[in-house]
Amino acid sequence: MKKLIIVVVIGVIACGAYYFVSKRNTAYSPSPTPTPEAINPAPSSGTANIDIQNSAFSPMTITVKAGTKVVWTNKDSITHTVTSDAGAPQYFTSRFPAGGTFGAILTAPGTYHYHCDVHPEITGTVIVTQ
Ligand SMILES: [Cu+2]
Repeated sequence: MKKLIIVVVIGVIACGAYYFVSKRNTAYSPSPTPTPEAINPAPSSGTANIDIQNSAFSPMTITVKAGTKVVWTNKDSITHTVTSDAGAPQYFTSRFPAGGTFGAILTAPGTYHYHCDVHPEITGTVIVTQ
């Protein structure tokens, strides 16, 4: 009789253990593999920053996606402008003093050469991709 009880107890424990393990396996089944997009999202069309410092655009050339807002910040102590060259896909210009900022949303893909009207030797380029 004592032997039977031990067998039953072992059986119950074995079943319980099996139930626990199988349930745990279900609960911890691996989640679906994330899509590459989720891991490495394409650069979104957000904001790109360009400084005007020491009478130069920095970076001098940037590449952004169409729809990106490009923001120039004048970190010099003199007034500059940001003015697109003739032939740029979109025209933009702004004159802003020391500490000022200017933002332009560039929606048309292409190469934008631009300059400072006050100091035409200061030039930069924004490349807008699709
Ligand atoms: Cu200037």
